[in-house]
Amino acid sequence: MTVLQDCINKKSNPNCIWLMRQAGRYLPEFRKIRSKNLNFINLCLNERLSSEITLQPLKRFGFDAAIIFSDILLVPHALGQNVKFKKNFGPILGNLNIDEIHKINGDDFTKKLSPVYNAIKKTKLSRELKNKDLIGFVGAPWTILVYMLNKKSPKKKCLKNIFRDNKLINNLLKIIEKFLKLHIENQIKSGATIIQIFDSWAGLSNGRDYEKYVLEPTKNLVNFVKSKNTPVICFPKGISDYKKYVDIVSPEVISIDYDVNPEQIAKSIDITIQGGLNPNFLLGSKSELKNNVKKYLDVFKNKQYIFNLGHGVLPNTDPNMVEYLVELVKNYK
Ligand code: 1CP
Repeated sequence: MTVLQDCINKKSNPNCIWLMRQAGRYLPEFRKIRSKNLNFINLCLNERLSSEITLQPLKRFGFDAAIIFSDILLVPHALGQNVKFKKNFGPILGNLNIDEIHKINGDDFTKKLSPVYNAIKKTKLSRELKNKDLIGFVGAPWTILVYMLNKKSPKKKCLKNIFRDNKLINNLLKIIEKFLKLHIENQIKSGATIIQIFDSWAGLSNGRDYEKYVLEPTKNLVNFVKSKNTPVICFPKGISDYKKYVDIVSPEVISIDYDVNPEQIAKSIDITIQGGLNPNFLLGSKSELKNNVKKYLDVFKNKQYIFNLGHGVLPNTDPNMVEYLVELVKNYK
């Protein structure tokens, strides 16, 4: 068994660590590849390079797990919606054509994303991954829907009208859920040993829609992953009630964001907990980082805990600070 799975299965509570966006812009070796590959989607679909990028942070820091280098927006791409990444702006999605999406079958979808699955197969063979997990992932149905309808990050601007058409939302959520299941299944078949579901915009939905649009579709995915005997980690960002989320969605692991009070989580939640530390602490001093890392490790000392951040590593992070962070977690007693 791997350290992460031992932690999840309550066999032990090792000091384990991996980071969201551990492969990415803060690493000079990533930037070098990225500077020669200006089309981000094509880079994700380059099986040799995406496998190499996946392993970069493991070679440098010896993390306990790898996460496949890909993006949640490859799913809209595979559904025929144009996806581009503009420098210093983020994703820009093209027009959404529901009729065209209805025509896409599973084989077309799988074929379009086959480089992702081949990258997983290739990465699994590397010596860096011996006895370690390779995490596959998807965006949660709600988060994918938000991008497909809003066509850009809601951080930039959230169009007011997009949530009005309930029929469109229900119709689209069903299709998204179907293809996310296929994407999960393909990743597991290729060798992903854990699945993480990123619900980055869970906090955007409120009121009754939250149950219908966030909790239910995600629960369906979680049940699907469980039926494949694979552990699942959920990362719902910006929600107010983690206990309710865990009770209803019922993943093996819950990843918490940096706005959450860790003491309250430790008191109210019994499953394995992941993450929490504000990625901004990697931009400050070593002593401040040390104090805050210790805070999370102390709070979760008697729980099953996987160290991670409360969101992805920031692009302006010094890799030496990441190295120091791994050392702190590994040497914690
Ligand atoms: O410009 C660049 O070099 C690209 C930056 C980048 C990278 C490195 C993007 C663009 N995506 C990624 C990789 C990525 N994205 C991974 C790889 C594995 C890892 O190391 O963790 C993962 C898991 C994601 C997931 C992802 N993509 C999420 C969920 C997590 C989160 O950040 O909330 C989201 C929302 C996206 C969309 C996305 N991809 C990239 C950008 C700039 C965005 C938009 C974010 C936003 O809307 O503000």
